[in-house]
Amino acid sequence: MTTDWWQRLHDAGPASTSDIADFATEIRRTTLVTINRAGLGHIGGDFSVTDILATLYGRVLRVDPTQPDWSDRDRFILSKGHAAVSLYSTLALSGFFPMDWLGTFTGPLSALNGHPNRNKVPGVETNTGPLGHGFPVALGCALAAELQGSERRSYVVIGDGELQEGSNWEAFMYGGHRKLSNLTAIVDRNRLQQGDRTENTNSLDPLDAKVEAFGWEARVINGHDLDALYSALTTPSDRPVAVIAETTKGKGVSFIEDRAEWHHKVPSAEQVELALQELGS
Ligand SMILES: Cc1ncc(C[n+]2csc(CCOP(=O)(O)OP(=O)(O)O)c2C)c(N)n1
Ligand SMILES: [Mg+2]
Repeated sequence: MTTDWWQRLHDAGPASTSDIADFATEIRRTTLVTINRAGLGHIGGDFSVTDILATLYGRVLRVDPTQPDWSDRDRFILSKGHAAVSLYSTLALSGFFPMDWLGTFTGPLSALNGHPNRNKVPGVETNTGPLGHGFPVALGCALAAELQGSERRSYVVIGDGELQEGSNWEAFMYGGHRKLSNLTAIVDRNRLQQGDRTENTNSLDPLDAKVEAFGWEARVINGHDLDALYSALTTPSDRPVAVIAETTKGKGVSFIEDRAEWHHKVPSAEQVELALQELGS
């Protein structure tokens, strides 16, 4: 099964920047409605990562919704698994599973739990939710590809607050040691975590210098600039690449942007209407 979106982005030739922008808007609209219907979710982190997901699934990843387990597919892991609804929306719009699954999000027996489960959701590579686990798994996928002589690549999105988990730094260390040039780690650098700003809690800057010291190539970009994202995610390197995507938590809706309380606040029906108007179609 593929969808109109998949056909527009892939079957009709390479997607344009405006196609990806439209896809991102549709992901945000779908995410908003899904969270409101379920009465829970993490809209701030969903919206900061949306342009990254739209770029990855719209014009970077070599994946196939009709064969989610194709062995030579690229691997993508959303390590900040609390942003599950943006991933589910992206996968459903692409055709990995039917759109009506979204209406069951967190309901009894639903495949779509609050955090992604690889055993239930086509297109999900590993379970995430407990922060700090996705990056080491993506590293293992990259190492396996290298050992097998496969061209497939691994990509992982990590939250900036998530970088407080030490396992990430083990992955930076070993990825640099192995020079895993088939591995791209994208940091969603929205400068907020659950209840405060990252720099008040456990400062990360200068993040680019830190990852470079671990043997990675750092690419600091505006994480909502679709052309910059495409270039940062596709330009080859002789080292693993860390894309430090400067983002805005809640990007796209004025009253949600850059506010700690919108980490997991749920928009009311009235707020959904306002937000949909701001997002446009
Ligand atoms: C090991 C672990 N500790 C705590 C949490 C609870 N938690 C969920 S999201 C979050 C904040 C994450 O911040 P960040 O990584 O910056 O994500 P974003 O800002 O993109 O939402 C926390 C502490 C968790 N999921 N896992
Ligand atoms: Mg953050």
